[in-house]
Amino acid sequence: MKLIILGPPGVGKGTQTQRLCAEFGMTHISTGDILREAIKNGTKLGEQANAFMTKGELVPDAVMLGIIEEKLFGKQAQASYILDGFPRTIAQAEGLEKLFKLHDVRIDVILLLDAEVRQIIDRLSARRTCRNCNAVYNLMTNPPKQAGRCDTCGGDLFQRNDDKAETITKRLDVYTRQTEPLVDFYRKSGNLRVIPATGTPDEVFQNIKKELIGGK
Ligand code: G5P
Ligand code: MG
Repeated sequence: MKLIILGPPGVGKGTQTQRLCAEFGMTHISTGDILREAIKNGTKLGEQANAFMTKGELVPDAVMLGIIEEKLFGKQAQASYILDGFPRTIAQAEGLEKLFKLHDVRIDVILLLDAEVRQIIDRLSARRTCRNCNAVYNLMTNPPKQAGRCDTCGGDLFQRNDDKAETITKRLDVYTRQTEPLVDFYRKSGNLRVIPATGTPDEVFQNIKKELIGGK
């Protein structure tokens, strides 16, 4: 199975993708995580991406398509995965379609997580991430047991650079202008499923499962 999870920054794409991958044995492909890893390792890609990410802007399409081609069709390619954070523009979606045609594969479902802007801002402002294992917390709704420490690995929790108030506003604007047009693009394919994402992570996960497998 091949899925795309779509939605604004902070709506819960990473949280739900982790759950789906754990339950259905799929691979989580997050372009945001790939870029943050490159920044951490000080690679050329990381250097290039950092300038865009700290401003809340998108990394150029050609760079992203190169990364995704290697990830989906390179030596480590997997048959079953969820794309989280890609595609992000019409040009990326069209590039992805070309790659799929070339390799004779297709996307089964596109999940669109839908929540209010106010909720999204609250979620992003209170998010903390583990520097070591990337586990995601929320100071308001899912705090760690010990302040500043990851429950799973004991790693340091930090606030993402792009989760500061002014960058959140910029990211939401970029989403509206550059990513939201994908909703119509995928609606035409007939495989788009809109998932209410206003509740708790457990409730949203149930909503997704209901769409995918009828709630079993
Ligand atoms: P990313 O990393 O892809 P975004 O902006 O798409 O970043 P983000 O911020 O990672 O998305 P998310 O994954 O949707 O958000 O949300 P999350 O981390 O799971 O949850 C957010 C918070 O809400 C957490 O605290 C969590 O606990 C809480 N939460 C989650 N679900 C729920 C729920 O159901 N209920 C409640 N109450 N709380 C919940 O991209 C970062 C940057 O990388 C570059 C761009 O510069 C981008 O800005 N980039 C790309 N550039 C170009 N093209 C691409 N394809 C790119 N991909 C990345
Ligand atoms: Mg994420």
